[in-house]
Amino acid sequence: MNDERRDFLLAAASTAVAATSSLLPVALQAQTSPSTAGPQATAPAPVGERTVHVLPPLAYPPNALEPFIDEATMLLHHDKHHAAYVTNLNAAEEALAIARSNNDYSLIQHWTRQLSFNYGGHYLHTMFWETLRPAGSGSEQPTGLLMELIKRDFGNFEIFRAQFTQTAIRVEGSGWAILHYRPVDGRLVLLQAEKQHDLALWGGTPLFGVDVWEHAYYLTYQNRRADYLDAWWKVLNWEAAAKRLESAIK
Ligand code: MN3
Repeated sequence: MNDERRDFLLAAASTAVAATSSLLPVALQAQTSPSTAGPQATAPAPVGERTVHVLPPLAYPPNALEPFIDEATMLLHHDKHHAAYVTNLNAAEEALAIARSNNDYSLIQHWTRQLSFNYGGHYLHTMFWETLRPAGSGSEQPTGLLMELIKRDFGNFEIFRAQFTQTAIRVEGSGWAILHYRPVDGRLVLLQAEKQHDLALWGGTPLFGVDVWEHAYYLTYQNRRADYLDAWWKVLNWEAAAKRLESAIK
C-alpha cells in the first residue's frame, strides 16, 4: 500500500464513516431459488424468491491446520455443525415464508430466533474458515493498516493479544471472541458473543473471531481452552483479516 492510500485509509478509519457495507464473505454469497446463478446476497432477491444458503467449502484440506486444529475436529465442525446451521437457516426462512402465505404467525418467536441463531452460526463459521490458514504460511502478526489500528486502539499488539485471549477464555458457556470494525468512529472493538448471535455489535463488521464452543476444540484440548487459543493464534490468517478491514472501510 502506498503512503497516500494508507493516509487516506487511516483518515477514513479515524473519522466517522457512514459505511453500510455488510462485508459478506465471498463464500457467504448465496444462491436464490430457483437455481439461476445467484446474485450476491447483498442484493435483494426478486420478490417471491427465497435465498438458498449454501455451505461454503473449505479453502484448504481439513488436515491443513494440524497439529494445531486436528482433522477430525475440522470435519465435524465444518461438515456437521456448520452444515446444520445452513440447513436450519434455510428451514427458518422457509417457515417464515409459509407463515406469511398462511397469515399464521403463532410460531413467529420461534422462527425468528432460529433465523438469528442459525444465520449467526453461518456467518461466523464462514468468517472463521476464511481467516484460518496452515501454520507458517503467512505473517505471524498483523501488518499494514490493521496493525496501525490495533496499535492506535489497544496500545500495542501484545496488549491486544492479551485482551483478545482473555476475552475468549472468559466466554461463559458457548460463544466467540470477535474483533469488530465500528464504522461510526472507525475504531476496533473487541467483544464476546454468547452462542453465535447474542451481544452482536449493531452496524459493526466482524474482522475475525475465535469459536470457543467446546465442539471447536474438545477432541484435542478437552477443557484446556487456553491451550486451544495458543494453537489458534498460530493458524490465524492475518492477510484475510486485513482484507476484511479494507472492505469494511470502503
Ligand atoms: Mn462452531
